[in-house]
Amino acid sequence: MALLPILCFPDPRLHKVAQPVQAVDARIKTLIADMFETMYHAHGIGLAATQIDVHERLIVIDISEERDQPLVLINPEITWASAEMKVNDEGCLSVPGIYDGVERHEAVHVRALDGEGQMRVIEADGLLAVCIQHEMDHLLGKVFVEYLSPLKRNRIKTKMLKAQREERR
Ligand code: K1U
Ligand code: ZN
Repeated sequence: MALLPILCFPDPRLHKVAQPVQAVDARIKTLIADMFETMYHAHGIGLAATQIDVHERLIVIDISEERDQPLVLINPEITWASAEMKVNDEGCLSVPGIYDGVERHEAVHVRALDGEGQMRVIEADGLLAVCIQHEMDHLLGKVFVEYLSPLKRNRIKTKMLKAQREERR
């Protein structure tokens, strides 16, 4: 397994639109294992392939406290979303240290292939629903800060660029 570098906002590669996974083959299975290792190492609850500069529709998630309930979503599609919306605080491994409120559907149903290429339907609410919507946005090239005001977004961009400059020193 391998730890993969995570792209940081405002890297333009975070805005690429991911393409469908063509086959759940050995390459994708290795990528899934590497993404879980990377996500657990970073203490995240989700990771989209976009964040590791792979532009294919693949997401890994584990919202469990014990970190023992891995979930793989390949080519996910939302088939139903609740009319009820809720604002939740979100974070992002690509925008380290920033948390802010984003309005999302309270519940969603998602159809996706699992890590073995089997079709699954997931009925999600609470943190899982939030995480799925956040990760599916990544596959469309959207980062959660894009829901914030231009003022907040620009402040975050400036802060991230400064931190990245200091890291390179
Ligand atoms: O996409 C990512 O960068 C992962 C992101 C997922 C996410 C967290 C919270 C709300 C929506 C989506 C993270 O894992 S950020 C890590 C984090 O700080 C966190 C961990 C557990 C609960 C909440 C935040
Ligand atoms: Zn994110």
